Amino acid sequence: MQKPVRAATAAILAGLLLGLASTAGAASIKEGLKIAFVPRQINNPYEVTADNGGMAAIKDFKGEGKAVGPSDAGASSQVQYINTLTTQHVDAIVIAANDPNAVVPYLKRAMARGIKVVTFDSDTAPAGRTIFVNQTNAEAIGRGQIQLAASLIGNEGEFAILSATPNATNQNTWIKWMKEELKKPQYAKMKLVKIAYGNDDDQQSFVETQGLLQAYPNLKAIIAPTSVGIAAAARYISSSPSKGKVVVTGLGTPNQMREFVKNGTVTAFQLWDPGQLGYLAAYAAANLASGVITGKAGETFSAGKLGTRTIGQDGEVILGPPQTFNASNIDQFNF
Ligand code: RAM
Repeated sequence: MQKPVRAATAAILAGLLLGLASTAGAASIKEGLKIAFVPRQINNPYEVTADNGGMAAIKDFKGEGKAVGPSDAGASSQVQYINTLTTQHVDAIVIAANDPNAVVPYLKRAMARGIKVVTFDSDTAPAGRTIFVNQTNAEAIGRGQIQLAASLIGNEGEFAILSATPNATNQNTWIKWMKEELKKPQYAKMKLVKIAYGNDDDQQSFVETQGLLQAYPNLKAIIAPTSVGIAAAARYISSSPSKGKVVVTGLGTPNQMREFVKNGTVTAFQLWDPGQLGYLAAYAAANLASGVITGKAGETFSAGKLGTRTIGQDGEVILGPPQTFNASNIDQFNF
């Protein structure tokens, strides 16, 4: 009598284990997911690093990844790519939006067809996506930019902001917080004289820098919270009489800024690791497309080498604090 009972117990145990295994299976990323990245601009070095980070993650979990997108950061230039991906019925779209609203109807259409949408780097209005993978809390970035610039000009003097496009969600949110920070009494002698837009175009950012220097002869600093803008501003200033007189700071990639730090044009600037940003966004998209998470605040998911991450309010997932780069540490970074 013993044996059959044991066999039955074993069968039950095996069944239980199988059950457990299938539950575990449901809580992990499916293989073969098709995930498409849509950067703001396909050739922007920052975006290339971010997309490559995404592709590395997709390789980790055995999906199929690709990056497609426009060469300019125009408000609606991403629409055609979203529509093509919708027709192709990818599992997830991971997009850094050029405009908070212009892409929303198209992303909604994609979602209505079962495609999961994650924004990263630059968000849409909440209706356009389920999760936003944010580099750092936007308030901290904005306030941090003013704090850094102020420390470089002794809290005194005129400064300008050289931004990306006038409708970029990320830059506009950071600028809003920069203005908030500026209200503090310690910045009473700092004056924001102009917000210029280089449209994340190298040449236009270069020309805008020239224009700022001509229009504001007392300018003490340019804050460019865009990797395209800061590199163009630094290039212009490095070969102008303003070198050493006008501070250039903002957000840039160490690889694009290294020569300007070494030649004394730039003292310090900030960024996060765009590769990790893309990597985290890919994991968020894959977990969403696999049904592991739905995008609700408090849900957690495993993001490979970045460990377990938690979804915050409004579907926001944060990568981590930014890094300040200067002559003493810039050679430790390669992106
Ligand atoms: C540019 C883009 C991008 C931004 C970085 C800092 O590459 O505007 O969206 O996050 O700068």
